[in-house]
Amino acid sequence: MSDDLWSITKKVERGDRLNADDGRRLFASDRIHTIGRMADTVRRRLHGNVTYYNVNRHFNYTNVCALSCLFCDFHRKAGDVGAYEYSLEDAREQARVAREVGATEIHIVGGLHPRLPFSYYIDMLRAIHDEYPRVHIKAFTAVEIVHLARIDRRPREVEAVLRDLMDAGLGSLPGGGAEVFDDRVHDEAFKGKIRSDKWIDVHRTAHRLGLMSNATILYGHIESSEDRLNHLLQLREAQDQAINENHAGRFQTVIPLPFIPGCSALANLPGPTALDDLKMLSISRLMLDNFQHVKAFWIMQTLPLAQLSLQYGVDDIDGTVVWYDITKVNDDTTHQETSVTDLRRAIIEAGFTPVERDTLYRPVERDGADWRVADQANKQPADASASAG
Ligand code: V47
Repeated sequence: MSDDLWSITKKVERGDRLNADDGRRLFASDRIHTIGRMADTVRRRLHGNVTYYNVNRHFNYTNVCALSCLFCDFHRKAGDVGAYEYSLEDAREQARVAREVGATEIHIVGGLHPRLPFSYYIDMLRAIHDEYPRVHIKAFTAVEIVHLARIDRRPREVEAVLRDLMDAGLGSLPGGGAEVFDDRVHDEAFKGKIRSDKWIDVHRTAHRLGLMSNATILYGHIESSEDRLNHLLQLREAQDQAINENHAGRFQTVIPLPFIPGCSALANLPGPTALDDLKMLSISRLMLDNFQHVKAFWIMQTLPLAQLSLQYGVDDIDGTVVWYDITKVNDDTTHQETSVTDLRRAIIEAGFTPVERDTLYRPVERDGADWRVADQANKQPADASASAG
């Protein structure tokens, strides 16, 4: 296959959609900086000089999981050393801290716990919503949603589950659990998890109900370039459908996640290199022409590489995070925090303008822990209970 990227460059300049063969040529090419420049053209067309970040908190309510995915260093079986589950009071405490620091989003995901009842999830959302009503709750991957549909004695429809969660305070779905949309990779590395059709189906249902969602791809383990490309094409097709059917919800952001070997069962693999990360982020920007945003999750890419990726199609570097259990920098702590000052510094130094966003990408005006959505400045009173600081 020719490594000539000239015709693709022309297509990108004209704003034409790239086809599967273009995608194949991009993945086969080692001209990463040329690919990055193309991705930058698209990124600047969509967002100019702006780079988004947010003030958020993540929490993982349990690491107990019925599955044992080979790439995952997070899951434990009930009774194992280190297995945990949050009480409602723990969840409430998370909301209290989020309110104190003025986080606009709480991101919640966990393992597929075999014994927690459906009421646990509803009560958790309500507890957070009651404690901090203004915070946007982005929670539960498509994999967890299907689990919730199955845990009652009588299995329920995904739509009914989503409606109940929305009533209790769910604001949107995160992009996790997609891994790689390929049956061979599925059966080797995450057997037992829902397959791609089901994952897409949950997001389609969410979009129909007006929920926004994100999408991920976990790359750099046992998948091939062709698998990565097919994954991106399936996401693009699902987004086309949401747009054509005029759903109120759709995918906002794609988050390519580099595999972190850690102590997982695939720890013998090296994980992707920095150049592979930049290439993956750039190709995601180029192939997903109907996604508004490409996010580098600095926890996984690292902040220095996330900073560099702003020139490779990325327009969002996620948030302050603070505690993150799924991948760790070392075994002693799950404390992984960056400050707004450091996020802004990284963005400015890379030549971009930092804009704080909420989960729905509305600009946020902030005064310490006090914040408001900028375009609703006159409608939405600042949270009286949030202290400045
Ligand atoms: O679904 C698990 C991945 C995901 C590893 O929607 C791993 O805004 C790398 O989805 N190495 C959860 N990745 C994280 C996620 C996410 C993160 C940030 C923002 C958003 C969003 C979503 O983490 C899991 C899985 O694909 N993961 N183990 C690992 N060893």
